[in-house]
Amino acid sequence: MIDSHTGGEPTRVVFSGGPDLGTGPLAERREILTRKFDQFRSAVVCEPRGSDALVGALLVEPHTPGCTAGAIFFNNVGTLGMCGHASIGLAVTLAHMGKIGIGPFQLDTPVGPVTIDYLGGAQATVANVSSYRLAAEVEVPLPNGDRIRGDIAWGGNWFFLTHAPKEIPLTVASITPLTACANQIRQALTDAGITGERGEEIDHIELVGPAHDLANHARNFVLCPGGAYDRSPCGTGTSAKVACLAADGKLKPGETWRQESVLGSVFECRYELDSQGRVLPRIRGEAFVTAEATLLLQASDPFRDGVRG
Ligand code: PYC
Repeated sequence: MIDSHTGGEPTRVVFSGGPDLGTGPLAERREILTRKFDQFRSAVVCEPRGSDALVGALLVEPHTPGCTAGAIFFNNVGTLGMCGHASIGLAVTLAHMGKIGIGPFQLDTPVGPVTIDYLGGAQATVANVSSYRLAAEVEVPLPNGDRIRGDIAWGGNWFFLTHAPKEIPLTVASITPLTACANQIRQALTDAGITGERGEEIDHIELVGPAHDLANHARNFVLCPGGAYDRSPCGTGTSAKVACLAADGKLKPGETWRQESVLGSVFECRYELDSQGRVLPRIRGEAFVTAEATLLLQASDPFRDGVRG
């Protein structure tokens, strides 16, 4: 395996020793990984070999013609449809392994093929799946009687995007209250039966506030499904944000949106429109390889399958 981080958010690429998921479409293989090999997932990304923030990318043969590779992403609680930061980490990792050179390639994922352009060094862009806002200004009742409003958008995962509370600064020192706030919103969405387009759980919460660096447009805090926050600006979250800006007429095709994470790392995003008028985001970020190692799963190890929640 090879570890990297993208804007502070870690990725672990597993390129050998993974379970046999067959040769079907990636969505089907994701389902097999979820149903039959959950111990593999937890062994790779959960403690003691990983951490709550770590996203795994199992490198597999692609199914869609024209793709160079396939990847199934997973985290501390399950599998993911798509992951922007991990796609950038994967590109830099594949370049580090000598498997790709500078230029574009197609990556097959459970939510469809995405084009990644490796730009050399630490830089890559990901042309994400088409993204859209499902609903604007949705009112959500909170347990304390307050009501908040936010947008529901798809960027490869489902997001609820709302303003960060004014009383909680978007800084590392505020991770605990930001996490509590986002968890409360996620629970309130579930309690109110508010879902994605086909009843999917809205499992990513994005709190948005002003950028700290004037060169950027906004700063975010993104709560991921397993309770960890995204150290990067979140590729799918930035796509969801850009889909909302486009829907509001606040960002035009080709214009650049610079999204800061709560750590201050930055993704740049531009979009084009697809034939249905949905946005096709292109996210640029940088990743750095941090380790090359072999994971050891010993039969006698009581935590061979990781610490499972
Ligand atoms: O970059 O899309 C992303 C992502 C999703 C969860 C963690 N990072």
